[in-house]
This record gives sequence, structure tokens and C-alpha cells, in this order.
Amino acid sequence: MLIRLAKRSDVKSSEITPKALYLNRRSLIAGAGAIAGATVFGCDSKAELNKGPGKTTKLENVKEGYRKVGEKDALTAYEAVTGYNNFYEFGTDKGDPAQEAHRLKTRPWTVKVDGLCNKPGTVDIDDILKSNPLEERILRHRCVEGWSMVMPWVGFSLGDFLNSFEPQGSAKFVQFETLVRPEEMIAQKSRFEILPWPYVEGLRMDEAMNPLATLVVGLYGEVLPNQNGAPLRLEVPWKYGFKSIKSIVRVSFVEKEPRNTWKAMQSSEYGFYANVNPNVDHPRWSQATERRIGDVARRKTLMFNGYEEEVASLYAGMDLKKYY
Ligand SMILES: Nc1nc2c(c(=O)[nH]1)N[C@H]1C(S)=C(S)[C@@H](COP(=O)(O)O)O[C@H]1N2
Ligand SMILES: [Mo]
Repeated sequence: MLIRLAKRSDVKSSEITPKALYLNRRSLIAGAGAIAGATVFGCDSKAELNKGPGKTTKLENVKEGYRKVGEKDALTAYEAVTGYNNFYEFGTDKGDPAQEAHRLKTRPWTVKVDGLCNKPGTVDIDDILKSNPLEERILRHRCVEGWSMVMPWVGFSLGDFLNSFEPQGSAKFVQFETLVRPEEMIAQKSRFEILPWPYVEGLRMDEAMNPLATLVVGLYGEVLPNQNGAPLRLEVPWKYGFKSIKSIVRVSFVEKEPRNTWKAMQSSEYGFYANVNPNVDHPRWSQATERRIGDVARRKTLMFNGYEEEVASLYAGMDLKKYY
């Protein structure tokens, strides 16, 4: 995203989606269900889940969750999802996180929940894992830079997690913060200011409560690799990728719109809402098309990244050119 810093590093041919990953066609194509208007949040525990290459620990008791994807939405190869990353705490090159994130210690790990709620507290990641039923959700991810992927995440609804802390009526937004630990997140030691740390993101409360807003703990059936934001990251699939904050250590219920990192860096280019919108260009490039990692040809970007049915009502009457 920081064009002045980022080196041009394209995806290697080895990262191109192999044929093998198309095999689970049944789970990849939900076209029929979508057309019939079937309930898309339904769970079918008998369904086969997508498996990873055994790089991290397998997650147990994962149920089938949201998987409404289009006919052309093949899963992105594990190697690409875990090898082509934005995680500036480890460097600005797409390959840096995969190389450097092994230093991050994800245990012990706690998440502090504070602000306008009745039950604030500090929760251990292992308790979070125990108390939130895990499901596999296949979601599209669209980066503001113009590339996209389709990931089989393992996680649960952000709203369920938030509700357990009993947010108060005055809480209009929720703010998230990433860990600051320069000894492990080596780009935080850089003498060039890459970003102001901690990385901060936020959502309006009703956005956070949408069932598609996901807290992620796994990928391809296994514990989330560090470079993808272990042990806990957000995935907000109808928004540009920078909203999906990684390695979360703090969640705060607040009254005012959080000052999210990218908007704070360059508000003319990155807004608070960051909804995927092919009709609203970034000042320096069009957002009408994108390149799905693994594809050669570009494809059309879909309104709200294809989740219009699920989220458009959140923005009814809003000028999306103004609130970008
Ligand atoms: N803490 C933190 N979270 C972050 C980022 C980051 O640099 N730091 N990059 C964001 C951007 S721009 C994108 S596109 C996604 C990338 O997630 P992925 O590497 O799992 O695909 O993470 C988002 N979350
Ligand atoms: Mo991004």
C-alpha cells in the first residue's frame, strides 16, 4: 500500500493455484444454493472441510460455515495465501511476513476488552478458542491494491464474541489494536517510520454485528500461520483488506469513530469505511477490476466484494463516494 516503500514483488509461478485445489468442487461452487436463495449461514457438520498441508496444528471440531462463493471462485493456493502477505509489522515486501513472522510468540496471548461495556476483561486466546464454536468460512478477500484471494478461514462471528462483553448503548464503534513487540515484529524496530504502531482498525457497531464479520483463528483447517495474523485476526470480506487487522491484542467499545491507521496515514486515499466498490476509484488507480492471485486475466470487482445481499442495508442512504 505504501507505494514509495513497497518493492515490486509479484507472485511466483509456484504460487499459482494448482489443479489439486479445484478438487473439492462441491464446496467451492455454491451457485445453485445462491440462485435458489438458500440460507447461506446454514451448517452441515457432515461436509468435508478444506485441509492444509500440515504446516501447523490441525483444528478440531470445525463445522461447515458460510461458503457462498461464485462459480469462478476457486480457493487460492495455501502457498499463495501464506506467502504473499501484507503485514507491515514484519516488513513492506509481500514476502517479508512469511520470512520474518516465525519470531512472533503467539502463546501466552491475551486480548484486552475494554471501553463501553458491562463486562470488560482480559481473555486468554485458549479460552476464546474453547468458548466460540469454530466454523470454516470461505470468503473472498480484496486488497485495496487491486488483488484478491479466496480463503477457507476457520473462525467465528465477531458479533457473538463482542456480545459476550455486553456492549452498552453508547458504544457506537469498536476499535481493534495489533500487538506492539519490536523484538518479534522486526519492522517495528525500523528507523524509518513504516506505520505508526500499534496498527489500529475499527468498525461501526452494526457492521461489527453483521454475521459475515469474522474473527479468524485458522486457515485450511489448521491453526492460522503467523504471517496471516495469528493467533486472532479479523476478516471483513466486504471491505478492503486493510480493515482486516491481524494479531489482535485489544478490542475497545468506543463512542467516536476510531482513527484507523491507513486513514490516519493518508485520508485522501484510505477512508474509514473502505467498502469494496468498483464505482469509487482510489485517487491513484481504478478499483473497477482486480487480479485474483493465481489468475492471469483481471476480473471485474463486485460491489461490496460480492456481498451486496448481506451488507448493502448497512449503508442505505449513505453517499459511498463521500464515505469511502
Ligand atoms: N496489523 C496489521 N494488520 C493488517 C495489515 C498490516 O500491515 N498490519 N495489512 C492489512 C492488509 S492491507 C491486508 S490486504 C490484509 C492481508 O491479509 P493476508 O496477508 O492474510 O492476506 O491484512 C491486513 N491487516
Ligand atoms: Mo490490503
